Amino acid sequence: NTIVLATNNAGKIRELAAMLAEQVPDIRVLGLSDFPMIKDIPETGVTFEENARIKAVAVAQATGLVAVADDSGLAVDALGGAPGVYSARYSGEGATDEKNVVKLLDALAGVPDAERGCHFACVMLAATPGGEELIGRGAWQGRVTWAPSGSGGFGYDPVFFDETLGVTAAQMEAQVKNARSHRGLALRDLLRGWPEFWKK
Ligand code: ITT
Repeated sequence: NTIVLATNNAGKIRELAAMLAEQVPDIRVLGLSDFPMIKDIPETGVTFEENARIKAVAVAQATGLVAVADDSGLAVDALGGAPGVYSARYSGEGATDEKNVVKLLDALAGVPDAERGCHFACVMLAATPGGEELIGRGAWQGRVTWAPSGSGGFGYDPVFFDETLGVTAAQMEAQVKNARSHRGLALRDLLRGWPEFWKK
């Protein structure tokens, strides 16, 4: 009943640990900080699925445990789906959440509300040391705001506006975000196959 989250992103860890504790009784969740010998894993894929697989397989092999990776990002319609799989590195060398948000707002300068549609996408992939895998997927539609608001969440949350709730993802309680988000959807999608997968 032990898994390793194959991510270094503190925001993802916070959300996934909370959801797993609630949805999978008796699961023990370890992180990469428990395995300091695992060095940065190069994400050489061009799709969320490829990158999720690269991370999960590397960590399952290094630890001998089931590893769960999350590859995710923001796809903006007016930018042809960018930054997409490159969301974490959008502002280049030394990218931070803040710099990425500034770059995105600059890229959309003057683009009217009706053309600021976007979605978050997440592929959640679990891998066993023996080479079995299980995939979950989720997407969350929204619109890019003109300025950041809210202090919750991480990444592009302050500029991701949920039209239904009328707030940004950074203005939501953690549980509300998890109930609606690409990550929550992908995890619940993954967990549908979990009992069968876990037997392998
Ligand atoms: P790991 O590879 O170690 O998991 P990472 O941050 O590099 O961490 P990704 O390559 O999957 O992860 O990049 C995802 C980026 O997409 C992340 O850095 C955020 O900028 C953005 N993102 C993903 N989910 C998000 C969310 O729920 N809210 C805001 N931004 C999100």
